[in-house]
Amino acid sequence: MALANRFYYIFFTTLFFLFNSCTQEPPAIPADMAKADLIPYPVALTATGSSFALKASTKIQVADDAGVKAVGEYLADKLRPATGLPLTVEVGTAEKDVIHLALGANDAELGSEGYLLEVTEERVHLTANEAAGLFRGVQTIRQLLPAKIEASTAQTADWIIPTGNIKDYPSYAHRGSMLDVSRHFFGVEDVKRYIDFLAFYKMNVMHLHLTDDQGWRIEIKSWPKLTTHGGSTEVGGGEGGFFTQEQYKELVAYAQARHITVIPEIDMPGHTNAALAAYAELNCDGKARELYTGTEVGFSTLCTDKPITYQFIDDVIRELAAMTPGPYIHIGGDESHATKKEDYIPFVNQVQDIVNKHGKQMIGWDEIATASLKPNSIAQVWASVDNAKLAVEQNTKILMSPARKVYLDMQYDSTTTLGLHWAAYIEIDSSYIWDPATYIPGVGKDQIIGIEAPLWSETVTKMDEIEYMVFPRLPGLAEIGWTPAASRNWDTYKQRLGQHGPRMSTMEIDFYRSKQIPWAN
Ligand code: IFG
Repeated sequence: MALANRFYYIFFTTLFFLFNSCTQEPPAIPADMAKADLIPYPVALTATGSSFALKASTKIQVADDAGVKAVGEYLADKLRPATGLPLTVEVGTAEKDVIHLALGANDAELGSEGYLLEVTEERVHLTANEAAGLFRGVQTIRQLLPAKIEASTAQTADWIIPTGNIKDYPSYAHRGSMLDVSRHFFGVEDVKRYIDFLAFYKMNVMHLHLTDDQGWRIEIKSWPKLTTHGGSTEVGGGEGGFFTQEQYKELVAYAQARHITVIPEIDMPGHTNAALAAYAELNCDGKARELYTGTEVGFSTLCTDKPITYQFIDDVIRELAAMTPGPYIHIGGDESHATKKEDYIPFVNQVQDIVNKHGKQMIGWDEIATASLKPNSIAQVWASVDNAKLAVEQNTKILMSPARKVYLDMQYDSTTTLGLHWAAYIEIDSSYIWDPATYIPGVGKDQIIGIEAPLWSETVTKMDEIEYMVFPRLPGLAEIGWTPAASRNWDTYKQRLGQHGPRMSTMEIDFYRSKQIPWAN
């Protein structure tokens, strides 16, 4: 072969291979979905051993539906910072190099929050019956990616999602937490961060304990001194604070965008010193109380035999219901030690009528079960098995919040510098190894709407203290609410939780590094 021809042969052959190697995809990185440290663990998962890679060309494709598009944008917001990838969101049904979100799963078993996730080397396909299901599935996608995905700045990592199939849906419809913003006030940004924690672990209820002896935290336009005076301090004498109605609506909208329901609590007839300090006429003796900055309970009561008390309650519930899209108003009812029992029962019955009149269902701590509960009311069980049985006897459903298992203000052990221990010391194993469906004899799964973990704030004053008490117990409680009991196992759970250490650290969560957990770092 002439020299020139040989040159051209070599030149074009090299060019061909160079071109090919540029355009050919690198081989997919092997990955095992079964080894993913998912919390809560899915109902069914089958790994197929390969991976889908996020690339500069990858798109998030959504159905032409507002709810689906919103989930697509949320996913993009979560994936763009750490990957630095465009991940544009567009309507479409491409088959390759896309994360595709769509409704129409048409699988009744999924309910409103379940989802189907199919990951192949070519695409990620997430479907559900409703947008809420897509939103829960997006949390799984986040957890299938490397922990660095939670960083707020660009990171170097193999942004791969292991291939396989997941079918998933929750055991309980109500899976939540409560934040006490009365003992110590926490502003809008703190509550939004708390809502983000709930969203990441597929929880769907944010219960706000808005009023108590130490502070009234929600603006009521017809009774302005509730906040201007009743919201002006807190435990320890700090400056307190409150949510204007605009701020409350902002929190409700933030929660709704994460398919989380806000349940506002106005605690009564006890735990009402802040209101009794704001308005003298609410007191039986007509004398306004002093503001209270201590941590005693059970000393205050609204005047149950004064008509103005029920006008007050009607005004408060009316204004609150008007800005609460969720089905419930929580009326507290706990520790009313200063209210005569013969007055407490008709009081609760009357408040239940007021709440129903304003189109909402009443929920209250388990003492309300001593009154005549309507079937659509809910008793939140925190201390009394007897009250739980009273509720069930009245065909009222139970929300499980047993203090000895789910109170996040309980110290981990005697060395914990924050929190209380009147109910129990609650280490990670103790908060995980229990089953709501068998916890109270005679109260079975079909009488339980779900579980909720309260964080009372007598001893908690700022976000990093909230994080220390809430984490790492919250993920386990989220799993108890979501994952079937038969799939819950302490030995495998604690391994998964250990792998969440890097995820919590990347989210800058100041969690308690329990010695019970093999932390990945
Ligand atoms: N019990 C009180 C809370 C709070 C808590 C602290 C309920 C329902 C003790 N009521 O729990 O206000 O003080 O652990």
